[in-house]
Amino acid sequence: MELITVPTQPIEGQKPGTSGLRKKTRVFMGPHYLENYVQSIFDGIGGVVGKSLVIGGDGRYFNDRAIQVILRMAAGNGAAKAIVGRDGILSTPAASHLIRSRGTDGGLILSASHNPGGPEADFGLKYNTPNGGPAPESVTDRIYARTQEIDSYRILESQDVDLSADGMTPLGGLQVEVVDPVASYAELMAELFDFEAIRALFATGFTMRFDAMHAVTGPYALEILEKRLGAASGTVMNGTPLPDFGGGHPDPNPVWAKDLMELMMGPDAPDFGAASDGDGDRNMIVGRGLYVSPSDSLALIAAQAHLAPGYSKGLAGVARSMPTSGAVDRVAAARGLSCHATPTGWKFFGTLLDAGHATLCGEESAGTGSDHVREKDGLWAVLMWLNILAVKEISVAELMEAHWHEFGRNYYSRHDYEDVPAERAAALMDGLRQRLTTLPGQVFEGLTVKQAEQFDYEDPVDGSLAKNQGLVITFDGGSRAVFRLSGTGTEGATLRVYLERLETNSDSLLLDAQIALAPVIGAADEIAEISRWTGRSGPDVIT
Ligand code: VG1
Ligand code: CO
Repeated sequence: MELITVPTQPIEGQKPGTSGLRKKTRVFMGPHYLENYVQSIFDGIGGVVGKSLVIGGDGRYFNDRAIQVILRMAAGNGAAKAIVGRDGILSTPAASHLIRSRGTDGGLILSASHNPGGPEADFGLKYNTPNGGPAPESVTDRIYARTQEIDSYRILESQDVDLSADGMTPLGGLQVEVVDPVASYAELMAELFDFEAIRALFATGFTMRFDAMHAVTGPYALEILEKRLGAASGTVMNGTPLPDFGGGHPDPNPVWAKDLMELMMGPDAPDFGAASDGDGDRNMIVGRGLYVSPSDSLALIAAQAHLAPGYSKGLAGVARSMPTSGAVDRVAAARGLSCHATPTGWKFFGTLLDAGHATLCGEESAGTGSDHVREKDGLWAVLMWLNILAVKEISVAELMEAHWHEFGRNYYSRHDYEDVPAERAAALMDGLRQRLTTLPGQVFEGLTVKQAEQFDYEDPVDGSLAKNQGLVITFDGGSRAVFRLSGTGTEGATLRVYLERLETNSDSLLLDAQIALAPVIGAADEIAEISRWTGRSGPDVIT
């Protein structure tokens, strides 16, 4: 084995402000590209000499090859220990838990989350800090700066490490420890939730389908739902992780989890349906005949979490991303909990969770989680729902209806315009930003603009600033349209339009969301001139 230093050149690294790097798989596989980025991470965090790292990914195409490179580079850079999920597999929340429970100096997570996988699809890599969460901008800025000036990387020339069996293998001075990817995560879940009660629920004949979408949660769901909780065999669908996720988008929403949605809306629907994404941090919750929007799921959990043993003392506070609906705010207000609105992206919850300002966090994009790890956690949300249903002994639809009667309903939808030419998307946003001050008082589709502003955020814990995190138009009566550009796409720009309307009239709580939101949708289009700039007559994806 020989340690070599390879001369190289700067690369186009991650966009400043994003917590990891997502690119086409071919780009990552190009000469020195992955190596350059890994060296930039190591340099950006002050080197890895003597450090320990958790390493694992969602099993997508190139996951296995990339991990071998990372291990050789960790060895070449003097790291002491790498804890790796067997076969290179770790869901994002399980990686976060391992970083925390093993007290490592952070970890490297290989995933492009809900983006498709394969040689012609997407790949990603990010560094998580020792608290288990995505790196804050102070760290990612340093990593980015290194990608711009890097001129060499260090790597050990060696054979691949066998990652198929648990145990220790030395690689130069690096100890590689292969661990069961599921075991310690499953233990954590058993501590937080009443597994006895959930087992009893399944024993009464309660039926469920969990769609793992051929992604990382398959083995986790099989172990926890079918093995430990006694759900019928076959509860987990698409449970074998595939390098291309079976050709689909592993994005748990009604569009991409279509088979599950059809089953849940049909005559043979089980009692409960759920799905998770490529790396296991997102969740979709569906009852028989009723899709629960992620914003509503967050609010429901905020209202009922005390029913789960890990949360029986109540919540310290709640936090949501700004575009997430205000449904959770209404629960927080009724229960006297503090409620924070952060920019999009889980990293902004980290300081609040670390400081004990929030126990529960969520995003409208199907991310829900708590202070048990520092990532959103798909299976955690599913188990929380199961725990609540086991205690309440009512259906998902009855539970949501009761919730809306108590707190009102925030009708909600997100409209995505994908692969819009970047200049046009930027022009739409810039044009709207410049017109913000002229909007209050104007009427669109019968809705009067009350307030129009750019969302800037100052972290209440560390004072860091995140500016320009979306444009928010609030209407009289509490309806709202939010506009922002995605930071995670790998092609063109994606415009996200978030639409919301509060309804407290008990006769109008069961409308179709798109119908209930029609005036807000029309007003948003008119205000931002969406059709004009995107050249589209409607969104590509509605969730
Ligand atoms: C999207 C979601 C955001 C989420 C992010 C990462 O970002 O909107 O809420 O935190 O993906 O999720 P954007 O910038 O494309 O809107 V995941 O499951 O990729 O870790
Ligand atoms: Co994800």
